[in-house]
Amino acid sequence: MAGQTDHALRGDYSQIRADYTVVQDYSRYSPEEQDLWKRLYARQSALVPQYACNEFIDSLNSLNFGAGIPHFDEINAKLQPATGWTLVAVPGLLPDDVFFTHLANRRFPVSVWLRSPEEVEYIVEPDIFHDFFGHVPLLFNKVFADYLEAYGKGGVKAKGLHALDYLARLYWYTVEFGLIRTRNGLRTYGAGTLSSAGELPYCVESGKPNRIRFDLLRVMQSNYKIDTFQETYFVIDSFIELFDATAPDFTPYYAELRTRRDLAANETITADIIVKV
Ligand code: HBI
Ligand code: FE
Repeated sequence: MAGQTDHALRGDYSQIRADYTVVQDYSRYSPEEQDLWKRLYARQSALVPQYACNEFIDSLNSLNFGAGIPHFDEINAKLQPATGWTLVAVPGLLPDDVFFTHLANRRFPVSVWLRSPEEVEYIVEPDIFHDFFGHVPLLFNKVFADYLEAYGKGGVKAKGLHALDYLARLYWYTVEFGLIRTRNGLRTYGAGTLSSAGELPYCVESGKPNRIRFDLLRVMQSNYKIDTFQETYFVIDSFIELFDATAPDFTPYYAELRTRRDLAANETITADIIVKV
């Protein structure tokens, strides 16, 4: 989940280390929270076969963490040999540069707290269900895992270039809300849609949002909303396409973007290649 919050952050930041990581104190999860996790997992995994990309489905099925809130170290025992990534426990949203530094070192920050039963439909900040169900399965996909590390490295550089907003948009429209074309039609790979009961079918089926062929500068030119379903989704044909598009140094892209007007989240322009559902 991305998108900054202006209200006080939910998590307990009193025990953070210098890199904002904390211990996942498993004893603090109540039986009610374990039940809520099972409900959230059952609800989302029932939707996944119809709307998620195959890479996500295959990984989710092999991990099978629906029986209860996962232990980070148990998943790390599988994740590290698979793609070299490690989940690190954090209290919630991190400052951009801290977040990027973790990604650049193949560490994925996962919040330790679970939403309340009243937040089953919608939550602003990333909780453990969003981070785990939405993000963790694709960390097992080699190309996507490479993309995320490269994204983190780009973010560390972007801070110096005052280009964090552009990169935040790229993260939002790919890692959080990206769509991918498959031979079975449009599917999603975005953690924000995969962890949402309402937006998962919506992003693939609804006639309301714009769906635009991925174009790197177009994505980084586009604003986004953090408190509604997306009004625009960007569509790739493969993770390789995403990795290759973002491999070059971004410095000239930032210069070009500064000459362009920011686009509203619901805007389309004539150059857009519109993708039909
Ligand atoms: N922190 N824990 C956490 N998770 C995120 O997804 C996250 C973050 N901080 C910043 C952020 N995302 C976005 O601003 C990124 O685009 C940088
Ligand atoms: Fe997220």
